[in-house]
Amino acid sequence: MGIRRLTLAGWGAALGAGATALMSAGMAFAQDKEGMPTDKAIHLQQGFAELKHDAIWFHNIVLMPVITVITLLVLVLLIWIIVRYNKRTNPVPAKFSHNTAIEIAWTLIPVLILVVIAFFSFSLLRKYNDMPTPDVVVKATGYQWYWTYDYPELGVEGVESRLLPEARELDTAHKANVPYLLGVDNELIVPVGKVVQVQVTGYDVIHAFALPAFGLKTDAVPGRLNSTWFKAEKTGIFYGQCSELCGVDHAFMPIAIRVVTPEQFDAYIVKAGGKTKAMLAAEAAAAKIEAEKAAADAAAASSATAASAATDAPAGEAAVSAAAPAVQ
Ligand SMILES: [Cu+2]
Repeated sequence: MGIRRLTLAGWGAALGAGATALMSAGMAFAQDKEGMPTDKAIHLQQGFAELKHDAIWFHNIVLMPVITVITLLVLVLLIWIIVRYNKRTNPVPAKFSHNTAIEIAWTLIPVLILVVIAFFSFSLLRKYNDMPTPDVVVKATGYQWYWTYDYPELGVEGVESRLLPEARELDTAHKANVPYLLGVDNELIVPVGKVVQVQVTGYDVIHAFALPAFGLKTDAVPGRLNSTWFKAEKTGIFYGQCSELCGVDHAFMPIAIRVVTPEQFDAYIVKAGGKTKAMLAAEAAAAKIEAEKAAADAAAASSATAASAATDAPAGEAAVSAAAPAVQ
């Protein structure tokens, strides 16, 4: 029995490796385009953010081997029963209806498999949930059928992002050299290597903000502010699509994120009429100095008033209350 179990474990490992090799072969077969789907590919889209790398690892190393082994086991059992226990080879069927040992095994083993999957799954979910302190906050709102992007902290609002008309049909998209069903007029611009928090909501119906290269998929629910995050590893343009059926033009509201250098991002924000973090910090520092100066002036003025009030009515209550701020 021990040898038999070892052999099964060995098979599991070999099959897992085989499944991963098959995926790599798919990757080699289809010429990968970064940040968008690839013709004839069977693998997950290449990741350019930590969460996506973790999701790919979870899929390739945990889920694929488990599902491959289970599928093959069921297939072998089916073939065995068809061949060994058909009417010809087994004319007198067994009469028993229960086998306690087998029933315990086929209850406990699936439970254990689910616990293993849940462990890795919850670790990944926790990572999605534990967002590092964001460098940039973006609000994405789904409309029927386009997206708008705001940078609430930087004062840029209502950037509308719509599918390019020429990207709507395959032949016009090819002619115009824009990605079919993905090309948009205004992309969401974010800086490379920075933690971007995406606050996601819907204006009319439920949409979903999804972008495979960064492992994003978050529902855009009217009246609710969901949140996800990513840290892009390289500059470039990455495409996703609305992933919640939202009406007749659901297929025509792509998501395009252009990742640029921090300098280019700052330039974009200024051009869009907003203020960069550096400008806001400088303004805040200037405002602080201004406020301190005003407070000092007010204190000086009030102590002068208190002094004159004290000469007029030294024992009056008004003088005491007027003098109080000056003492502080
Ligand atoms: Cu949709």
